[in-house]
Formats: sequence, structure tokens, C-alpha cells
Amino acid sequence: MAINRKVQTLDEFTLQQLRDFPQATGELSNLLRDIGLAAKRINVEVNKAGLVDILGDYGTTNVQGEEVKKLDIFANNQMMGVLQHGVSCAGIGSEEMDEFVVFNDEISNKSKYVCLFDPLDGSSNIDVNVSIGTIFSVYRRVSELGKPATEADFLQPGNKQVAAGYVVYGSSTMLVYATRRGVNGFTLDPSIGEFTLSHPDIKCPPNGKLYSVNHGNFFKYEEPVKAYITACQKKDKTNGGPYTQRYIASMVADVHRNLIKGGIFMYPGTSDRPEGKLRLLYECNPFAFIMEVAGGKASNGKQRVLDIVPTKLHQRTPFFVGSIEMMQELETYLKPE
Ligand code: P6P
Repeated sequence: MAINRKVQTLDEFTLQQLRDFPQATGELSNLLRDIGLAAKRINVEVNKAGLVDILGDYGTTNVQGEEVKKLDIFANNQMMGVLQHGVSCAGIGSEEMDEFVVFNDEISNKSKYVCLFDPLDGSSNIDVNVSIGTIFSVYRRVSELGKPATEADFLQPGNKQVAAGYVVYGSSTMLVYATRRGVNGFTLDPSIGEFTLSHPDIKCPPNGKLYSVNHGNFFKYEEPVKAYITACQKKDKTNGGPYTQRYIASMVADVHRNLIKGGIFMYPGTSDRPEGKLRLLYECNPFAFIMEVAGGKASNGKQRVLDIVPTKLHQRTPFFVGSIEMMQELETYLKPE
């Protein structure tokens, strides 16, 4: 009987990747499998959020001063739980926790990696059934193996990421992750409870017609940003348009769409929040890494996001990411020669 190798699970794919790296220990494959397990558990709760009393505010506010939804806490605990009980991660940083968490046990201290994540991004959309997501970023430790992870392990520039990815809980649940070898997407098959390879070797189209930005902040953007947005609105058949504005205020869904179809996503700084809203370590760096591996580009308006040297776990940055030709046109507005 012919073996159907077309259906490849996440585990099979990551283990097959190992074959090309005989010296690899398999720790990164283990870590990705752990994240896949957490994602399946989060998916179950997200899918039934409207059915049980898991909606509504948890009654506390996170370090960002935002109301915390119960699903945020659940998702955070799932991600932390699988990574702490795995054998690949020495510690984590999470949007939902004020400080880094160093696991500091004998097995974890020997682990090669640390992980930063936003366990459930877009949580304000939970109650209205709009797609939300998990975002993660993986670094090789710079501290001594066998000892507890240190802050230096977490505050590395994004260009040191060994892997990054996201899960989008939408019309279907997809896990997309990048290593330097490529970006691959896996769709959850509920009939077997496995993420199966559905989008091999994702490339971001070099150009597109979608632009994503919160127009409600338009008059608070800097003039060059307003000029670019206005140019997007004026595109027509004669200059690469017309463009369509698509923005559902859920970063994972907005950036995922633009990655697949081609487009640009912007969360600029504003007059009242010059650093913008999005966090560098567990929102912008992962998507910048994924987009660059897929052939796109990501900047903070002045420099490559992946070159920013972080100083704080929850620091924010203005963020522009997407198709390389659209990003190059944006840069003619932001950094005129
Ligand atoms: P605004 C969700 O809260 C989030 O962090 C991102 O997912 C999203 O892109 C952004 O904030 C939306 O922010 O200010 O446009 O509502």
C-alpha cells in the first residue's frame, strides 16, 4: 500500500529537518513540539470561549495596564507549563508577566534555549469572536549551560533569534514558524488533533495592494507617515493600485494575511505614544524575523527592527512590516535621500 507522505505532521517535519543537521540535539524540535501542544490546548478553550464562563475580565490588569481576559491567563499558563516541563527551555518572558521567569531546575538549566511570547495577542477581540493569536520567539542562551538563565539571554537583538512563529486561532487554526531555513505553515486537523503541513516554504509576495493601519490615529502620526498613508489612498491602476485598507486590530491576523497575500502592516508611533503600542521582544521581533525569512522587510521607521538592542522586557517600538517593495516605497517617505 502506497504511503501517503503528503500529510506531514509538525513533529514529522521538525524531525525531518534534523536529518540535515546531524550535530543537532533535537532540542529545538522538542521546543516547537511543546509549543504545538500548548497551542492545541489553547485552541480548545478559544473555540469554546463563547460557551463557558471563561469570557469576561479576569479582574486584574497586566503590566501594560490593560484589562486581562481569563483566556490570557489560561494561554500564558499553558505556554509556561509546556516549556517548563519540556527539556529545551531554560526560562521565558511573557506579555502577561512583569518579569522574566527563570525555571532554575537541574534539567531546565541544561537547556539551550529561552522563549519569549505573547500568549494571546488581540485579546480585546476575544468577546467578539475575531481571530486572535499566540506569538513566540526563540533564542539560544548566551549564559553558561548548567546554570540558571540570565537576563542577558532574553535581551538579545532580534537578529539572534533561532526560530520565531505564531498561532492564529481563526477560521482554522494555523501554526506558522520560521527558522533561517524557511517559513512553514501547519493547519490543525481536528480529526487527528495534529498540526499538518499546509503551507510549505511561505514567501511574502514582493508587492501587494493591502495596507493595514489604524486610521483612527491618523492625525497623531508624523507627517511622513501621513503622507505615505495618503499615497496609499491615492493609488490607482496607473501606479500599482488601487490599494485596499484591511485592519482588524489583531496583529497576528493582520500580519498573517499580508504575509500570504502581500501587503504592509503599520503600527507607527503617535504624538502621545512616540514608541507606539507594540512590544519589541514578543510581537515585533518574531514577525520581523518571519517576514525577512519570507523575503519581506521590517523596520521601526528608522532602522531594521532585528538590529535593535533591547533594554527592557516590555519595551515598545513603532513597527512597519511587509512586502519588500511596499516597504521600500514607505522608506522613501520616512528616510528621504
Ligand atoms: P489598536 C491587540 O491589542 C494589539 O496588541 C495587536 O494585536 C493589534 O495590532 C493592536 O494591538 C491594535 O491596536 O490601537 O489599533 O486597537
